[in-house]
This record gives sequence, structure tokens and C-alpha cells, in this order.
Amino acid sequence: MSETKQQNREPAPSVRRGGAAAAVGGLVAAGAGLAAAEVAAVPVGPAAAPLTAVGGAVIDLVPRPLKEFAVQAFGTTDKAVLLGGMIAVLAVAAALVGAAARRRPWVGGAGAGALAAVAAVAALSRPDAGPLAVLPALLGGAAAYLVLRLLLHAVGPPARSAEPERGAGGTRGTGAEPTGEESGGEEPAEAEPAGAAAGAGPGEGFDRRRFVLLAGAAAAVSAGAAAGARAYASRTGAGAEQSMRFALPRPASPARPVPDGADLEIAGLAPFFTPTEDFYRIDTALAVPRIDAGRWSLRLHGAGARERVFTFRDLLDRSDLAERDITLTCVSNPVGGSYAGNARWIGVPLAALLREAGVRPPSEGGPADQLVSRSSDGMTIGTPVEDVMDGRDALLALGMNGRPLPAEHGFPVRMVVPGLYGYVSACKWLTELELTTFDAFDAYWVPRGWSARGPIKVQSRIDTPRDGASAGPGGVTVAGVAWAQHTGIGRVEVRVDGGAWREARLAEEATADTWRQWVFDWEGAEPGEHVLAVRATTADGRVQTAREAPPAPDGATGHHEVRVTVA
Ligand SMILES: Nc1nc2c(c(=O)[nH]1)N[C@H]1C(S)=C(S)[C@@H](COP(=O)(O)O)O[C@H]1N2
Ligand SMILES: [Mo]
Repeated sequence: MSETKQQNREPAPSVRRGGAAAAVGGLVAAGAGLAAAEVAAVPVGPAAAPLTAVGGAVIDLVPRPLKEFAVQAFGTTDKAVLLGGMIAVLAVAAALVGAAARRRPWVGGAGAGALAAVAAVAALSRPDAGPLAVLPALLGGAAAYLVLRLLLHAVGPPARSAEPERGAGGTRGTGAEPTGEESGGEEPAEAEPAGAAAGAGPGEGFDRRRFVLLAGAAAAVSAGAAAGARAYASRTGAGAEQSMRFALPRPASPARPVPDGADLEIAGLAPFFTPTEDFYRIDTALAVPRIDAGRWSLRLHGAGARERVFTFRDLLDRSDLAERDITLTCVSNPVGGSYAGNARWIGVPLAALLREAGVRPPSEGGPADQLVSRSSDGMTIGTPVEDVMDGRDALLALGMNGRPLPAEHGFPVRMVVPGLYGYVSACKWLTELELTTFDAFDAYWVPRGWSARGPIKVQSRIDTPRDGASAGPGGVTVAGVAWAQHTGIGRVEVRVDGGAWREARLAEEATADTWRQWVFDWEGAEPGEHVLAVRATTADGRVQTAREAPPAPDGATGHHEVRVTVA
């Protein structure tokens, strides 16, 4: 019924709707390709799934300004934005290929082949890729091509002889003419499939019912397969597929008890311990590595080290496990930002492990000044050997907040070094430790414009009131956190409307390696707009600078300010 109606309205309905249907066919085919690749990626490894592989390659390739922009603009949702962008680009390409392949079937093969090639190269370029990594891309490309053929067969070829110019519209119609000639040159190659598809005859090429059925079925099967593959992969990932059962051991050296009064428990103020599920996550991994602890090993080697390989059991069974409270901070954290978190870690003291392998720090004549950590996903992080061995609690962490590390935070083993930004100290999914020099090797972020060394800069943050909040007149509780890991916070001051700095009250100090809460009772707040600013001073007397610096190359500086309206 609707067909007759439209046929009355439209001059060339089968051609027009056929064109749109071919584009839809392209989309469905691309979806089928992605789904097939997701299924193939279950045995091969999630990093080889096309979106993950291409996204990973994009992340590694983007220049620093763009990356910084992405982090500033999208924060930790930058990965979702990247995925969305890739899907949008793929969708446009797939629709164009589908529409073009209706007239020139070879375009379908070329398009699917090109997309599969991009995905295959990206998958092979991933650091943890084996040769099988090309399989998802190849299977995906083949599936996309077959589905496209099937759907275009139902669409049928455009009725070329009947109404060539009307189908594509005025200007584009003329544009289509030369391409029609070009395709005429390719006649032998495409004539056969086109002829076969046109079996029903050019005039009645578009079998709408058949197309809708086929496209719907293909889309449904694809969605189901992809969802099933993802669900299966995530279920067998963390925990379930572990070939080794273990309980987090008791540390030989427990954490210092947190004093009463280290957590002021003020509404809106970050709690002293960041709950694991709220802990910020920063990494380049589009697919979180899922590592089987039973098969995991850590290789230690390099200049001045006796090579050693540790299993997870080796680390669990050590008699010197230590539990420590350490605040991690990301170098990308903007002033006032949330890329800092405090957790209780359990792990192997890294300095002891290095000593056992014969490693000496540079100050004792050791030949290596850089400890390069590598992860299963190819990250490299360079840490000063001197810092790791100067007595601070550098850990190979196995546990976070009383549980094994979550996959997102580096299961089964990550590094944690108090006082250094995460990009130079906190390698997740750790697989290798190499002793080398800063001269000999640049870790991942260094050629991307970040400093090779990244000690954490003293910072302070106002958590409450929030920027833009309104408060009642009279007393306002201003509270936040300040950090200068491994040195400690000696003082925090608050300033109202650029007036004199006034001392805030510090919470009890847990350790110098953790952040410290503070509170300031702002009395007699007058109605109107006000600007609150905060600054910290380290335990050894360094005052936080007012000079504003962006996160790159070695950490943001400046005072955190919030605007509040007192009513
Ligand atoms: N393998 C790997 N480890 C990594 C990173 C990464 O991208 N890959 N990012 C580092 C950075 S920049 C930071 S700030 C910390 C963040 O650790 P979190 O995600 O557990 O908070 O991990 C570090 N370790
Ligand atoms: Mo970071």
C-alpha cells in the first residue's frame, strides 16, 4: 500500500529508495563486520577487535596538543568520545560504500577490504599483538563484504538505462555520467555480479520486503553476536578465567594506623580513602587488559641487574609484603581537578627486590639511572632508580583497598611510587622491569612532549563549596585536600576576594605520602559574589606557587579558586 502511494509521489521510487537502501545496506554490513570481528577477538584477544585496535593506534599517534585538548574537553570520557568518533566515521564510510557499490559492486569489495586492512594494520601495530591479531579484521571484512553483497542483491542495481539522471538528481546526475563511463571501462569485472543481481530485471530491482527482512535479520544477528562476545569476554576476564586462586596475603608490614581526625568527614569533601569504584582512571587502554595471574610473570633485567623472572605466586609468597597508604596523582590533573586519589596498597617493596637482583642506585655507583616498566599493553614508564631506592615505599602493588587490584587499576601487579606522577611511576598491568638510563631510552610519554622526570608538585584543592555554588550568609565551611607526596603538607591557607591569606585547620596527618584534608571556617561572609582561593605549603616550607602552568610538560601549577554567591 505504502509502496503504491510513494510510487505516485516520487518520480523514480525504486531508484531513490534503492539508493538509500544501499546506504543502509552498507551500514548493516559494517555492523556485521564489526560483530564478526568482536566474536573473532574473543579467542584472539580484545585488543585485536577493530575499534579497540584502531582507537589504540589513534591514541598512540595523536599529537600532544590534541590529546591535551581531548583530556581537557572530555576528561576521562575521552575514550567514549573517541569510540563515538570512530563509529561515526565508519558509518559515513560504510553508507557511502554501500550506495556506491550498488552501481559498481567492486566498490563494496574495495571498501570492505580497505577498512579491514586499516583494522588489520592497527591490530598488528598494537604492542601486545601476535600474528593472529589480523584475524578479527579479516573475518570482519569478509563478513561485511558478504552481507553487503546479500543486501545489495535484494536492492538490485540502479535502473541505469531507464532513468539515470532522475535517480541522482540534477547536478549529481551529470556528475554520475562520467563515473558511469569509468565503470563502463571496468565492465568485464563488474558486469557479472551486476547482471546476476539484476536477475529480476532493472525496472523492479528493489525488492523492498526482502531487503528489510534481510537487513533486519543481519542487524539483529550482528547485535546479538557482538553483545554476546562482549559479555562472554567480560565474564571470563576479571576473576573468572583465573587459572590460579589466591587470597590477598596479610602484609608483614601493616600500614600505619590512620589517626582519628585524618578524615574530617565533611559533606562535599573528598574522603581520606578514595573508594576503589570512584578512583580516577587514566590510561591509554581502550580495552582493559585482562590478565590471568596464574600465567603472569614479571621479568627483571638490565644494566647492573641479575636477570630474574617472578611469577605471581613468587610475589604473593614473599615475606616482606608491605601495606601503605599512598595518594596517586596524574600529571594531567588541572588545578582543582579530580585526577588524584588515595588508596591503601599492598605490595612488594620494590627496592628490596632490586637489591636482591644486585641493583644499586646511581648514588652507590649503579650503572642505571632509569627503571623502565613495561605493561602487557605496551606502555613504557620511566622512573628514576634513585627515587625507587631512596627509602620511600615504592611498591609492586598486588592489592588496593583490601582487595586484589581491579583490572582497571592494573591487575595483577602495578607499580606505585610515592611522590611521582603516575606517568613516571605507576605502571599498570606490569610485565617487565628494565634497568637502563634516561639517555638510552625515552618512555612512552617523553617523545609526546612530557617531561622525562615527574615529581609531584604541591597542590591544594577546594572541594566545598563547589565553584558556582551559593551559600547562606554568616558561616561557610570551606574544605578540601592538599598534597605534596613524600614531603607532606605543613600548612594550608585560604584567601577571600584577594585579601590576606588566612590559615586553615589541617586534618591529622596520616603519612607524608598521602593527601591531607583541611577546613576553613569562613565567618561573616557578606552577601554577594566572592572568590575563594587556596594555597598549600609543604612540610619543608615550600609555598605553592601562584604562577599558572598547564599540565604539560610536568604538572599544572597555580591556585585553585572557586566562585561562590552568598545570599
Ligand atoms: N599500562 C599503563 N599503566 C599506566 C598508564 C597507562 O596508560 N598504561 N597510565 C599511567 C598514568 S598517566 C597514571 S596517572 C596512572 C593512573 O592510575 P589509575 O588509573 O589506577 O588511577 O597509571 C599510570 N599507569
Ligand atoms: Mo597520569
